[in-house]
Amino acid sequence: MSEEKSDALAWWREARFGMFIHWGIYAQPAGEWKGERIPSLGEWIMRNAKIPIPEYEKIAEQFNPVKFDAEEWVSIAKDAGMKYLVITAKHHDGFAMFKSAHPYNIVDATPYGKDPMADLAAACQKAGIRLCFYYSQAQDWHAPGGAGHWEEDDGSGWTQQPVEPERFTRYLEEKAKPQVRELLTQYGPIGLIWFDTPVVITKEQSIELRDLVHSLQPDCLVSGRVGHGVGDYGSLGDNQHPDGAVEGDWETPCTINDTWGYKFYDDNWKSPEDLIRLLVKCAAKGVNYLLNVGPTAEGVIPEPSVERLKAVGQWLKFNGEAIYGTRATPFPCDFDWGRVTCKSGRVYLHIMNWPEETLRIAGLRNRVLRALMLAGSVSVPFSQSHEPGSDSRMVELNLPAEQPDPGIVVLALNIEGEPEVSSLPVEK
Ligand code: H79
Repeated sequence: MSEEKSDALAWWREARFGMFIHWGIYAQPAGEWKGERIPSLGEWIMRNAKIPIPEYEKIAEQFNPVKFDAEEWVSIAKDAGMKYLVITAKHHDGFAMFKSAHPYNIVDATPYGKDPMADLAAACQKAGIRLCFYYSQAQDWHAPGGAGHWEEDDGSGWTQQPVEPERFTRYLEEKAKPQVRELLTQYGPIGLIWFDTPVVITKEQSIELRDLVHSLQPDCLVSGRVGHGVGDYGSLGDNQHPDGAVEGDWETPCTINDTWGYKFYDDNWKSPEDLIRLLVKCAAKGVNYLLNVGPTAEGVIPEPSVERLKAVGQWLKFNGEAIYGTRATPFPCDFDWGRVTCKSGRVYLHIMNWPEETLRIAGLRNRVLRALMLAGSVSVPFSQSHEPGSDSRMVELNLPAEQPDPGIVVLALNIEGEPEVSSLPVEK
């Protein structure tokens, strides 16, 4: 990556936590088609229920999110401690949730008739949240030539047609590129474009898309899923959590229940504790956590999501300095008691399993000046030892016997200089 891009990544590295929003006309059927609950992801209902294009288009005729309130959505993200927001401008179903010259869009094809992205851009600007767009560049089940395009075959129903390279190129030129241009010229500065599922796109075409984004907004980042490794940062798989060491800049997109797009009967919500744990696990590897909500067809973020996000925000209010602007753990291993993040002058111990006795941290080379529980700013007594003539080191922390809070408690170690760990194998 060029040095220039590395500057553009600064805000994104600092952010660590973003809101993903999957919102499209698929929120109207909400996981049910003709009285039948359709398994798997809500935003895939067109394909999974084999809905013919003319019937799917009719959903748009009912789509009227009268309760949509951009400021409310942005304040939900902000209260959760999220620093950027990535919303589906167009998913695989091909329907644009913004004003576009292509007629299949929310302004021209629904009774709502307004552009929610314009409101979101204004609300984000006001709140200091970066607005970003998801755009399905290769899959488009509605546009001829798009990957997975739905066509009626000789009477046996609707199927996805194999991609013909020439038609796909025409689709890119006539729909995808013009729409990416619209997204980057209609709404002010955009943080990043989150391309997804490159499938059939060629390396040249991925590069063309990336360059198009940079030519319109040089600081706008391009997600790794633009394809062929030409994006500005990497994307782990959907709901994939980093386990080993992670090199470079990565983000992981995650669901808060099982679906991305709204399904009225998906109640498999992760608990606030789970969400905080996942956020910490990502931060401890230097990975951004992009957590999804799926608003309803009325334009409402489901209450169970809002409650959970509030709880995460509450935790971040006290412990945010152990997440924002931090780097991955300096240690070569994970610990049974929890996870570690760090920055210059600080090492943060996120305690997930309260130790029965003293918490021992082996291998930290820096002198520890102070140990502090972030919530409540409580000092923790500690001692530090170093076996002379060796690189063997130990910090012992005398935590209270009782865990002061049922959630993850964060201990900040104020240290001298940049975090550094021993070259010896670190004791777990
Ligand atoms: O936008 C979300 C997903 O819709 C999108 N990426 C995230 C961020 C995505 N596109 N493709 N995939 C994920 C892979 C999806 C595979 C599956 Fe399926 C879709 C598994 C279940 C539904 C296809 C249809 C395979 C089985 C049924």
